[in-house]
Amino acid sequence: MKDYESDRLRNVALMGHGSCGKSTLAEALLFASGALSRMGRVEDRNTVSDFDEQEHSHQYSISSSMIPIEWAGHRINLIDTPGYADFEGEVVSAAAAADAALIAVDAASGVESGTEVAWQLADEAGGLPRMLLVTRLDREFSDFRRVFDQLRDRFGTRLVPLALPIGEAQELAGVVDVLAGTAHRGAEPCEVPEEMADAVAEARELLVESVAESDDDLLGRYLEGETIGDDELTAALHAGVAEGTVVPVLPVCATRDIGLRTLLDEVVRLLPSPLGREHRCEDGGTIVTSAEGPFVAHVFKTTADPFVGHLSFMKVLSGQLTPDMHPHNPRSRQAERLGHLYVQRGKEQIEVPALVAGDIGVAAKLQATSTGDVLTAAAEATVALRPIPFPNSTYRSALHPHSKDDVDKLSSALHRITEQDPTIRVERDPDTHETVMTTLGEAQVTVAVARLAKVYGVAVDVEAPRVPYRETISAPVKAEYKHKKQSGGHGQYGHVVIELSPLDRGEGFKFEDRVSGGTVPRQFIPAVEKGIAETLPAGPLAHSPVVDLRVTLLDGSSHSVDSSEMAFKTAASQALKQGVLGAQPVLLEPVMRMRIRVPSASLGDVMSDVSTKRGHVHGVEADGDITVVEAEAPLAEVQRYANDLRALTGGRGRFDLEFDRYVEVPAHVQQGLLDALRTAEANGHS
Ligand SMILES: Nc1nc2c(ncn2[C@@H]2O[C@H](COP(=O)(O)OP(=O)(O)OP(=O)(O)O)[C@@H](O)[C@H]2O)c(=O)[nH]1
Ligand SMILES: [Mg+2]
Repeated sequence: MKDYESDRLRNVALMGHGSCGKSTLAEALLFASGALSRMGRVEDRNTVSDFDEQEHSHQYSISSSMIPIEWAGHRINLIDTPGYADFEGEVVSAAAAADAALIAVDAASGVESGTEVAWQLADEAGGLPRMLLVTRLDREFSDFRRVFDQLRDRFGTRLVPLALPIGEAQELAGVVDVLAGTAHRGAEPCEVPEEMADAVAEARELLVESVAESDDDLLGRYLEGETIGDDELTAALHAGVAEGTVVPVLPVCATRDIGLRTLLDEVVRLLPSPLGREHRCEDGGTIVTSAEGPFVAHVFKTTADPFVGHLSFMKVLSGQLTPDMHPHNPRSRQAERLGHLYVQRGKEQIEVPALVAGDIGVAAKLQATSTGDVLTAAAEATVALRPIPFPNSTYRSALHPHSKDDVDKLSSALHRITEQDPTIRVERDPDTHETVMTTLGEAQVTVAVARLAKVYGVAVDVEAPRVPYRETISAPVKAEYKHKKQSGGHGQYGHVVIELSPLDRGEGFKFEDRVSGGTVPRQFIPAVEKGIAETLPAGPLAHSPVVDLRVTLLDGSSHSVDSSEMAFKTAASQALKQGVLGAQPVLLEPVMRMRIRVPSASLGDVMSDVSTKRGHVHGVEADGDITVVEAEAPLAEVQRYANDLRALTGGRGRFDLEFDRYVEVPAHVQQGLLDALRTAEANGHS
């Protein structure tokens, strides 16, 4: 691989709906550039981009892949991203590293939810300059014109056709470059078909008009009927793309080698180099990409390579990185040793002598650096970039290890997995004692669990997590228990009278001693409190923690020889259990606050679904085509809401979920839960 100056780099995220042909296109572009002697196919599990075993078995991309393409004296660092919604974190981190986006749209399906998400993510990543690619044009029902109109409808009039396909579906034969007025069949130049003359002229008119609109001076001259020269038009197009006021649209077909060279030429010609790009810092300042600046790099992704180990993917934001440097990590406050620097291509590392400003490369085995970190030249440099806006995961699954051996290996394997995917969270639920993995959706858990087994040798079952119910009482009650064993040997004697009274939600457990006359001797009172405190975590109703009650020790009795701390603890524990069961006990369940953003067309379905989930809608507010629903619902009903919302909104809805409070489970629901628990107990499960 040759060395490239910063102005000869293009960092481009390739994004779009699942299966619209991104990874195949990345493969075809590599092939067209001469880097591959043979073009792989996703179906044959031999593409450069989809190299992972899980990608092979699922036949879709799971992680983003670096695809460096050398073209016309430039290196395009293409980042192929997955389209499946569960892997959106990979798209977000790719967009954070990219200076531009290519958004692919299937020529037959047109705009899909993944297209809209990609557009939005490109906006959120600082308004990336972008081009739209209409892909898979050889397939039945492909219709470039229809998709172009639909895209313009959806994303605005700044969309311009840079090329048109010659023929479509089975007849697809090549592309016409609208500005140059030239045509290609595959790599070979050809005549513009006569019957396309009008369409090309019309597209050119639209192009010139839209480009002129992005520049006041040009617009004036255009409206006065002046002919705008090609050079001037290209310059205005370049500026318009960089500012986002113009979005070129290109037709491509990866499997038939159509439009690929035009695409590569336009990426080099129209998309910006990394130089001059501003990266926002947490303190509101910016880092501007330049070769002269002090060295700063941003680690946007971490993977574990089976041979090389921990790989940190970084973009050099300023200055240059060479393998002899010891870059400093301001977060971990450690200096890192590099050894070698690489440009990554799929699963392969290609060693390079340096990473210049704007380039994307990898370093292996960094000790104290993780995704999101910054590396700087000097220890005193304190740079904090705005965090990568990873999506918030809400889909909860409990992982149950098969054997003792699996239990032992689980936590370090999970650490490896979460290190590589910041959208996966793992917690041990302190109430249910389960290991709970939270992801963006079901596919992400399936893949993570398959990796646990294949890569880390840990077998787990996946289940819906138990809800961390709690128990409390709803009426005051007195309870008494005498623990007495005085037949033979050392006797035991402890006797307490307690009163239980309900407290408000969130007040927890309070203990009060109101014994008078020493009926319970002073030295045993701490044992009484302890006996109760140790019983509270597994209540008598559903083995859930008992909360929000006051226990008052009123009275009791003792025996001069047989009384002991143990005996009083036992008596207190038994009195508590009996007391709780007699005090109209109820189950409490966590209620989640939800903020759901849906296309207004799905609002009715989403609202009625919330009510079938025992939820309440608190507010509905329209924000353009999107409506924001503020609601709440019990955790038991929304642990896996990500799947439901996806189905209700065709993948266009998004939501946040946050714990709000514990409330009483309605009586009929409680009865069902307790019945299920008793049945499980009878079958030998707890
Ligand atoms: N006919 C035809 N099929 C294509 C073309 N490009 C891709 N395909 C097929 O479309 C399917 C999906 O292609 P991928 O390249 O995996 O699509 P992707 O966008 O990377 O999919 P995700 O990674 O899941 O988002 C595969 O079966 C490809 O062989 C094309 O130009 N023409
Ligand atoms: Mg793919």
